[in-house]
Amino acid sequence: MKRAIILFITAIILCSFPSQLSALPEGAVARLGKGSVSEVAFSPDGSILAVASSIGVWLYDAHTYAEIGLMESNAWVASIAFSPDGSLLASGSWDNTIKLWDVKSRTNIATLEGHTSYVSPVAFSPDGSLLASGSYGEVKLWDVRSRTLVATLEVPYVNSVAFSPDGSLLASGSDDGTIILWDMKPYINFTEYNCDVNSDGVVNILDLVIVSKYIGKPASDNVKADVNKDGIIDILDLNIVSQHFGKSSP
Ligand SMILES: [Ca+2]
Ligand SMILES: [Ca+2]
Repeated sequence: MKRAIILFITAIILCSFPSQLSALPEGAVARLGKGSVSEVAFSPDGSILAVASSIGVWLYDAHTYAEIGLMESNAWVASIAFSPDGSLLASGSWDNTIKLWDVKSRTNIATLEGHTSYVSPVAFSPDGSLLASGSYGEVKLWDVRSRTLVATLEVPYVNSVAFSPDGSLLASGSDDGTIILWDMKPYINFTEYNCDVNSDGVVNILDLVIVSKYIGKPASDNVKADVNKDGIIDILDLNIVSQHFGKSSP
């Protein structure tokens, strides 16, 4: 009889345990992911959820929660960031590199090498022109378009980096309990952009209106509205004009 009671209790425990594991926490709508997860990020338009994991970066449809695919990595991915227009995703890895991925095709289009320790935080500047990456003893700034190193800023081990909304400052947080604010103006080529789209001498609402009108069109439809000269008139051009709002045309 005693043995039967023990077996009965064991059966109850075995039956109830899996259901507790599979049950979602109260208020949760889905459980996603494979591999140990280090960071999650939504695309700027909210359509994709990216998950940095020990085997690469998983992409999920943020509306249906369906798996889109895996961008495989040989090294643990510690951090991820979408570019402001959502076309690129940067990942920082334990193999000391940063990878740039084309989100639509999920292909690796560039690998940035130069750090001598694993890369933890990555962040794009609001205009998408710069990428900041943190590692042991340094923050590196990369030109996104040419994929070249712009500067190395010496700082204790960096756990986090963030650009200010106007792109003029970069904050880095370190293991030693300090946060350093870096002036980004020397690294942003403001004169590269002609934000005075209608050439009336000032960057104002009229310039935003023109860029908005041609959003999604090729640069050939209005050469001046392609402010960053990347061949397409898009949200990046709007962002850049916004950042220079109220300034006189150089
Ligand atoms: Ca203007
Ligand atoms: Ca453009």
